[in-house]
Amino acid sequence: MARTLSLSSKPKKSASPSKKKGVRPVITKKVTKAPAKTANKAPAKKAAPKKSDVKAVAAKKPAPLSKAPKAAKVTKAVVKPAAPVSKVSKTSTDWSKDPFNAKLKPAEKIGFLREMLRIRRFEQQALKHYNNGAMGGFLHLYIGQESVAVGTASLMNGKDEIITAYRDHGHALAVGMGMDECMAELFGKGTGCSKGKGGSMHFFAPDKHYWGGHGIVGGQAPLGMGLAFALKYKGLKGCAVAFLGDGAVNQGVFSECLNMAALFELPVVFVIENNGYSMGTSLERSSAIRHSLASRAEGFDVDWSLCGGFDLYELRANLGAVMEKARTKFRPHVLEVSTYRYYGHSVADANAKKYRSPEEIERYKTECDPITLWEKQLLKEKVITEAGIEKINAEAKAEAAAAADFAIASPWPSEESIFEDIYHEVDHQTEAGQTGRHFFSE
Ligand SMILES: Cc1ncc(C[n+]2csc(CCOP(=O)(O)OP(=O)(O)O)c2C)c(N)n1
Ligand SMILES: [Mg+2]
Repeated sequence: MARTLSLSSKPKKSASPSKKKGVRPVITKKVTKAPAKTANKAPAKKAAPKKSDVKAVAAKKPAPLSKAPKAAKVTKAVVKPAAPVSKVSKTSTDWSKDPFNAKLKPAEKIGFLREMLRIRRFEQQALKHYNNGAMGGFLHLYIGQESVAVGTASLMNGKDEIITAYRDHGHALAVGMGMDECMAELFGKGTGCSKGKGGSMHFFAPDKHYWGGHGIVGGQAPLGMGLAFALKYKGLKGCAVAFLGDGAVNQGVFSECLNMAALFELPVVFVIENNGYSMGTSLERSSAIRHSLASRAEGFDVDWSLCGGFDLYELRANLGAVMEKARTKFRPHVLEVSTYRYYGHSVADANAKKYRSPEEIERYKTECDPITLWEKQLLKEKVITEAGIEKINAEAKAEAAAAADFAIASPWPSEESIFEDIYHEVDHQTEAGQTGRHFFSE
């Protein structure tokens, strides 16, 4: 079936772990590295896949692939000592002054708060109904990590594409999906974004450059790379951001992705949302190299860096820079972002408080909550008042409650619809299927 989906330097091992028990270190490291060395820097004609490999999409010459980047200057990476969690929001760098943040307008800053609050209230509402038995399947909550999705969506330029795993509600709302279609999807209703057939793990909105929502751990990484390939092939000045968890990096396919992304010089950014746990397994128990997961990229000549994900300014500054590098220099990048989830792996995770202490969860909530940190920041900047925050909060709550009402009132999908929207149908009955070209719903 010929269908193409729409488609250095070593860190010091001495990075001292936090003294507080159960608190992961946060290391900040900026890398600007030269493009691939000669071996990897074969002219794009050679670096590109063989014609036979892309038979279906090779109708025209992959011109953009020949625009290989020229050598850039190398900056030695600096690994700063690990900061305890309590210092995450108080690093010496003032990220608000970073070029990606300095020109933000008050309305934009307030908009970020609104988006984070919408995500949180949406999920709290969903949790209530899940616990009442209104939904089937799993419900993986993103609560605690909202800044990552909101920060990323705020950096997208209209051509960038994003893709994530099953913890996908936050990214969906951040790119502009409506609460109604998302809530209805959770309820399995026909008005859901995936017509009630996908559920929590399969929110999609290609028109908003959002490619889901994937349940196979690590499975979205090669798909994200495919999005990056398509962008480059089509000569679009965008990048693909593929999110994955700290557990997903151990999937073999991620290593394959790093190699291929470097070889083809693809505009892809892999964002590791390191929340410290993959299901009930802590990072300490799943990774031999604990000071950073992103450093594995080094073995594939892919740039990497780390940043805290609790402070929106810090996230935007770090991610903004590597997204821009991917778009303009065709340099893939792995950015590891420190974050934390308050709830269990999914709502069905009965051991959520057994593999980590309640004190640990409490500490992250009180010291690192991205929404609280952002509210404090905006109050400090006098961009908003306490009353203003409460108004936005109340609106988000009301919107989430209305979305639940909408979902409850919505019809179930019809029985016949089970045969609709099947891959086979798309492949064989559309023009895209006939020609093997199916890029971004063009
Ligand atoms: C290939 C595969 N193996 C195992 C699983 C079961 N599984 C679902 S989520 C998960 C943990 C992934 O953790 P992480 O990548 O850190 O993401 P997080 O849940 O923290 O967002 C596992 C092992 C799966 N869905 N797919
Ligand atoms: Mg994880």
